[in-house]
Amino acid sequence: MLDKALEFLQIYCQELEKSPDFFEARRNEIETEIYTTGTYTLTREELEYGSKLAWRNSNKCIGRLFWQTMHVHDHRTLESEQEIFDALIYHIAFATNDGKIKPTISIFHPNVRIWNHQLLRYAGYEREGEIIGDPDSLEYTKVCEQLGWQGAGTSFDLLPLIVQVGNKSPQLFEIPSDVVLEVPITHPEHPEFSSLKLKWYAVPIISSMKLEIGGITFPAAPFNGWYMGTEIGARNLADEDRYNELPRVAELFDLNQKSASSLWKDRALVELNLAVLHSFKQQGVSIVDHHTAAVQFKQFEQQEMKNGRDVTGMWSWLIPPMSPAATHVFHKPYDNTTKSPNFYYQKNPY
Ligand code: HEM
Ligand code: NRG
Repeated sequence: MLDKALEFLQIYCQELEKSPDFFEARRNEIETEIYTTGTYTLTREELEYGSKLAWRNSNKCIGRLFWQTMHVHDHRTLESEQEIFDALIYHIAFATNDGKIKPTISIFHPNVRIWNHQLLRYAGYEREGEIIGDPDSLEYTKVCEQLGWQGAGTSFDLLPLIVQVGNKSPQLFEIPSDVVLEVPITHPEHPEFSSLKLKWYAVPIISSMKLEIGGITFPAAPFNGWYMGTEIGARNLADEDRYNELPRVAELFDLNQKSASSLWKDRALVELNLAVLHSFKQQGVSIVDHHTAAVQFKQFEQQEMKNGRDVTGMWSWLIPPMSPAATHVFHKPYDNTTKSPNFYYQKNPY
């Protein structure tokens, strides 16, 4: 732990131009604390900068240009499930900001765990051999049902939050619907598109990853930015093992589904993605298209280079799932070395 703590302190002091005296004093403090208690506590400022670095170091993320603008909520002192739930609701409202989404992270005490994959997600049910809702949520939805929850059974039921403190039994809370912003999907040229009754929530808030800073791990540190359109239009609503809507979109546009070479899937993807971007924009909800996101990522790469740092990245995740070769990202290799601080996967608690 001491090695990791000092490695982080080094980067922190260097980038924030702290004096050598500052570095030495803090190093002493951390050493003493680790030798006497076995661990140490990050200062608020270390926590804030460290979580921004974790975003900057997220190899799969194309949205990293804005890493310095994230709002950091330090909730390490909260102890009860109710207080933690209240802070999560506050995160949703604060980050949503009536559609002008603010990148935000809320950091809880290391003994807190949030069972949800994202704070906002739709349930998935298997009923008589058919799947209703988001197939990706089948397992978590069952867990909620075992804890006494029952959803309405629509394709877009918002799942409840489950909060666990230490080894205590997990507590389930319903999210008040008035804090949740959702976007009905309409098409800029095809009025009948709304008959598909598609929608998605405004803010992706990943709550299943752990945050590591200077050797300290936070299993509950939900974070959000805004969506890139393809995440919804080319994956969540399009994947065959998710909402699988391409056949219905193709039907609406009268495309020839009998022939793969009619490119009906590609044409349906374009219409669906156009609809997603149009709907978010029209409702005043932040979203970025994949071409703009790639240009922003290029600016991030240049900014990092200017500051003497090399950019790490995972190519297979950075390329967008539509027209990847139309972005610069496709045409160059990326070094997938893992830097610290960072976000990591962890085992599901259920
Ligand atoms: C992954 C975009 C903000 C950390 C991704 C992905 C996209 C993306 C498109 C790939 C997702 C996928 O294929 O499933 C953006 C945009 C942001 C943003 C447009 C707007 C500001 C953030 C923030 C953080 C973050 C605020 C953390 C503080 C990550 C991480 C992953 C990721 C850790 C990998 C997730 C995983 O492994 O499942 N991002 N991101 N991103 N992003 Fe960002
Ligand atoms: N693809 C997932 C969300 C992954 C993270 N994407 C972001 N993160 N944009 C989905 O729900 O579609 N973010 O922090 O903004």
